[in-house]
Amino acid sequence: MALVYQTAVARDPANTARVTGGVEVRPIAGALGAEIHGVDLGRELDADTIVQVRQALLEHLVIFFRDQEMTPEQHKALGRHFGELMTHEFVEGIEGHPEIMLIAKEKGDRYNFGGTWHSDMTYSEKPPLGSILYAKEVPTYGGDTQFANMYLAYDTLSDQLRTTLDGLRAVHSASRIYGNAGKLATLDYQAGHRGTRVSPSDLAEKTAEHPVVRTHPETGRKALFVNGIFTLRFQGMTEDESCPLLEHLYRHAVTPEFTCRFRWEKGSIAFWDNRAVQHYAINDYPGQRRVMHRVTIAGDRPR
Ligand SMILES: O=C(O)CCC(=O)C(=O)O
Repeated sequence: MALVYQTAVARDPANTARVTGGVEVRPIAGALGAEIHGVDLGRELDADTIVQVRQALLEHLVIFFRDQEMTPEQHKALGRHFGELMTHEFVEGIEGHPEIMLIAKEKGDRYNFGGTWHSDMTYSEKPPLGSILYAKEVPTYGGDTQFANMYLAYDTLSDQLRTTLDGLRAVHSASRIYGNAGKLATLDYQAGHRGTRVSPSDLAEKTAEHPVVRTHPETGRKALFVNGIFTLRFQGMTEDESCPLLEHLYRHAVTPEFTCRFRWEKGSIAFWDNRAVQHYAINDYPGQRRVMHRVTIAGDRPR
C-alpha cells in the first residue's frame, strides 16, 4: 500500500511549480525540497527576493539553486542575509575565509564528510539556523545528498510516543566525531580522508542539552530534534537506556517518504533549514573528487 504523508509545512497541496515576481519554486519531492529558479545569487539581492527565498526555505525546508557563480565574498554575503555566520570549531575554512568550510573528498579518499544522517552542530548551545552548500567540483556520477523532514518524523509518531517525547530532553556532544578519541581522530580516518581538514579537540567533550522535540521559532511547528551522530542519550538516562528508543527514532526519521535526494552539478547550491531537516552525503563515487564550500548561519537556542 502506498503511504501518503501529509507534510506539516504549508506546502502547495498539488505540489506544483509556482512563480511569484520572476522567482519560480519547483518542488522536487512530496516531503520536502524545491528548486528555485530566476534568482542570481551572485548579484546583490533585493529585499523582496530575500523574503521570497526565506519563505521558500520555511515552506520546503531545503531549497536548491542551479548554475550559480559566487565568489567567497558573495557566498558570505548571501548567508548574512539570513543571520550571522558561524565558524566551525573543528573544520578548517578555505584560505582567508574561516567562515567558509571546505568540504572536499580527494580522489584517493575513502571517507566523505557528512556520510551519516545528521543535523549540523547540535552539540552547540545554539545550533545553526541553516547551511548554504555550494558545489565547486562534482563527480561524474554519485555524491548526491539526501534530506529528511523532521516535522513529518514527529507528526507520524503515535500520540503516546509524541506525548512522551514532548517531555524529554537529550544530551548532545561532538565527542564521538571530533573528540580526541572520536571517529575523525582515528588514524584510519585521517588516512582515508585528506580532503576536509579536521582538528580533533578537547573542546568536543563539552555537551549541550536540547528538547527532543523542538518548536521551530518561525513556523511554530514541532520537529524531532535528535540525530545519530551528536545525540548521546536522553537527559537523566544512561546511553544504554536511551539507545533502543533513539535508534527507533533515527530509523523512523529517515523513512524514504520523508526524504528527498538532490543531484549536484557544478554551481548548484543547497540551503537547508537545520532546525527542521537532517541530511546525508552519499559516498558512492570512489576515485573521484568532490569539492564544496559551506557557510553556516547562526541559530537560536532550541525550545
Ligand atoms: O557534502 C554534502 O553533500 C553535505 C555535507 C554535510 O553533511 C554538511 O555540510 O553537514
